[in-house]
Amino acid sequence: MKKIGLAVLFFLMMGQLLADDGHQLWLRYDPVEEEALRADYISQIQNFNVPGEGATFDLIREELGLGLEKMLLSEIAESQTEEASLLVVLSDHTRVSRSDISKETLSSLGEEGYLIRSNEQNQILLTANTPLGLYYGTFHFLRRLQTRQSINDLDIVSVPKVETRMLNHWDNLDRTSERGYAGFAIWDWHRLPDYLDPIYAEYARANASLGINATVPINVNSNALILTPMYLEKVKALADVFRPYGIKMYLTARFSAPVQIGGLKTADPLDPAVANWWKEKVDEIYEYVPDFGGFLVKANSEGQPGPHDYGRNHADGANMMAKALAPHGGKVIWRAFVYSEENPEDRHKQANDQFVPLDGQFEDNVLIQVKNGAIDFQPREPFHPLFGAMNKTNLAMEFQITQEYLGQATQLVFMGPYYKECLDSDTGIKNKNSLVSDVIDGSAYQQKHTLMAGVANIGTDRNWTGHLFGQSNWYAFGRLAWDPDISAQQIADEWVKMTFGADKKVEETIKSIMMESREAAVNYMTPLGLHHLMATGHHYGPGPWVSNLGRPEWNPVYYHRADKEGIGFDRTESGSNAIGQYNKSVAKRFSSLKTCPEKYLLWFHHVSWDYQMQSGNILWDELALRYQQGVNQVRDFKSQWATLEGKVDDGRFEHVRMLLNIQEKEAIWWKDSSLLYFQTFSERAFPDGIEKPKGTLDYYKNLRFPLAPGIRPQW
Ligand code: BDP
Repeated sequence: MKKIGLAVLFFLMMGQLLADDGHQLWLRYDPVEEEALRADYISQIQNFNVPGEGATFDLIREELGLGLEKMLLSEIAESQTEEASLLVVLSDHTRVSRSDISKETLSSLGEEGYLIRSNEQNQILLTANTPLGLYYGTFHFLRRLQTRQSINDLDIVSVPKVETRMLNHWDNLDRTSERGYAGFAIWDWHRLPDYLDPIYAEYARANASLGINATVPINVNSNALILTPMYLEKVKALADVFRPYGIKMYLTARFSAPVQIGGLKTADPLDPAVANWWKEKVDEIYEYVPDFGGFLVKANSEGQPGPHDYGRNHADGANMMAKALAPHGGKVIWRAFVYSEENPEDRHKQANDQFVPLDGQFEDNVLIQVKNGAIDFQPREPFHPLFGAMNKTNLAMEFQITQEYLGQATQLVFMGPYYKECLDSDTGIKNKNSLVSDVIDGSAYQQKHTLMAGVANIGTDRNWTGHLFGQSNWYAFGRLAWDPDISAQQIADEWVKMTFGADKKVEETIKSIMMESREAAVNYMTPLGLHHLMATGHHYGPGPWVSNLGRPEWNPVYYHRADKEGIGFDRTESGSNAIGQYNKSVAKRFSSLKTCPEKYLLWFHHVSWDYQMQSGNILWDELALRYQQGVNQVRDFKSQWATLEGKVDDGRFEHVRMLLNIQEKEAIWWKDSSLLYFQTFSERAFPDGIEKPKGTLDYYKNLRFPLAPGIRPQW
C-alpha cells in the first residue's frame, strides 16, 4: 500500500472514532475492507483517463480521483493515454467509433444517458454524448464499488426514463422553510450573490450523483420579490454554481406578480398588458440565466392568487405563461393541488373536476404536476385519479420527501415503498402500459415532456435532513426519478451499503428496519385507510378530534366521520362518489367491500364497528390492534438498532438511537390518543393485547406545540 493510502486510512479511522455527523451523505466512499475484492478492483483500475476540457470534466476527474483513492486506499493515477484501464470519453472519440458500439446505441443515450463497457483489451470504457452523461456514468461506476459489485465484463446502458428530475424546496426568502424540519433553508439570500456558500456546490454534487437535474429553490406559496432584479442577480449566482452539475434553475411564479411588482392593475391572463408583462419578465430572466428552466405555479389553491380570480381557468393561466417561455425553451409546471375555499365538494374530487375538462387545452410546454394522492401526502393514499384521466396533457408526479405527515424529522420512515406503491398502481387506462409510472415516464401516452418532482427535506442541519434516515428518502426519490421501475428493496440495499458500509449484519439489520418502517407509521398513525388526522397547523402529532377550523375540509373529523355506527369516508356512489373518478376497473375494485383492499377501507367506505375483517376480527378490534402493532414495530426497531452498537460509529449510532426513543413515545401518543378518542364513538372495550393508555383523552387534547418546526407562515 502506498503512503498516501496509509495516511487516508489513518484519517478515516480517526473519523470513525470521532463521532460522524452524516454530512457526507451516500458519498462517503469508505474503504473497501474486503482485501481480495479491493485487490481485484485495484488490478482492474490501475489508472484512469478523462480527456476533455471544461467544468464538468473537471468534476469528473475530481470525483473519480476522490472516490477511487478513498475506497481503494491507493492513489489511482490519472493517465494521459487512451490505453488507460478506465477511459471516460465522449462518444465522438476514436476509441468509441472504432469499437463495436452501434450508432443506434449511442444515439439512444440522448443527452444524459451513458454506457459502460469492458472491451477486449480489458479496458473499461465509459462513454456518453455529453459531459453530463459522463458525469452521471462516473457516479454509477463508483456506486458499483460502493455497493461491492463486480466490475468485470461490464455492459451497462442507462438512460433516464423521466426528462426533468426535480427538487421543490418549500423555502421562504427569509430562510424559514415551510414543512422543513432540518433547520433553516440552505439558501442564504441575504448574502447572495457575492457570498457563495460551499454548501451550494455540495448540494449540486449530491443531486447530480442521483441524476437530479432541476431545482426550484423557493416555496410554491411564492413571494413575487424573487422575480425582481435584486433577487434575479442572486438566482443567477446560484444557477452559475449549479450549471456544471447539470442542475437547471426554475422559479415559482406568483400569479399576482404583475400587480405586486409590475404596477399593473390586474393579473388577468387574457389581458394583453399582463401577457406582455410576463413576456418581458421572462426575457429579463433569461438575460440572467440563459438556460433557465421555467416556472412552477401554485394557483387558486389555499388562498394563492390565480386565473379564477378573473373568471379564467387553469389553461388560460398556464398557457399565458407558457407562451412567454416557449421562445426560450422554458416550461410551465402548473400544480394540480387545488381545492377551493368555497367549494363544498369532497376535496378528493376537486382536482379532477377542474382539470379533466381542460385535457388537450394546455400548450405543449405545460406540465400538470399532480401529488401522488388526491388529498395531501398522507401516510397512505390511493393513487390520484387524475393519473388515469388525462391523456392529452403532460402529467407529472409530485412526491413529498420532507415527511410532513410521516413523522417529520423525529421518525425513521423510509419512503421507498411509499413512492413505489403509487408508481406501481394500475390506473386502469386501456393501454398495455397502464401503471402510474407509465403515465409519468411517458410510455402510456408518449407525452412530450415528463417530470418527477420531490418536495425537498434539505436544510442547514449538518446531516442535511434532520433525521439521518431522511437522507435515504432524498436518495430514493432521486433514483426513482431516474428510473421509476427500480425496486424499493434495491434502493434500500444501495443506500445502506453506501451509507453504512458492507458489513452483512449491519446491512441486514438496517434494511429490515427500513423496509418495515413506513408500514409501522401507517399502523400507529392512520391504519386501514384513515387519513388527515394530524394536529392543526404544524401537523405534528395526532388531532383526530379537531372540528373547529374555518373550512370543513381542514378538520380531521371531516375525513374520519366516526359516529356511533362506524367510521370512514363514504366515497362510493352512496357518498361523495369520488370513486367514480377512477377508471372503471379500478372504481369497481374500490367500490365493493369485498374487493376494496383493506388498506384503503376507511378511505372509501363508512363501515360499522362490528364489520368482519379478513383476520376474523371486528373492525374496532382490528383498528385497535393495528395501532398497537405500530407501537410494537417501533420497539422492535429500537432493539434491532441496539444490536449495532460498536458496529456503527458512535455519532450516527447515538443520533438514531435517541430518535428511535422519541419515535416510540410518539407512536404511543398516536395510539393512546386515537384509540381513546375513537372509543367515545365505538363504545367498546379494547381487545386483548392493547396496552393501557398512558394519559387521558383530555390530556392529549390539551397538548400544544405552538413553536413546532415547519409551520406555514401566516403572511
Ligand atoms: C400541504 C402543506 C402546505 C403546502 C401545500 C401545497 O401543508 O404547507 O403549501 O400542501 O402543497 O401539504 O401547496
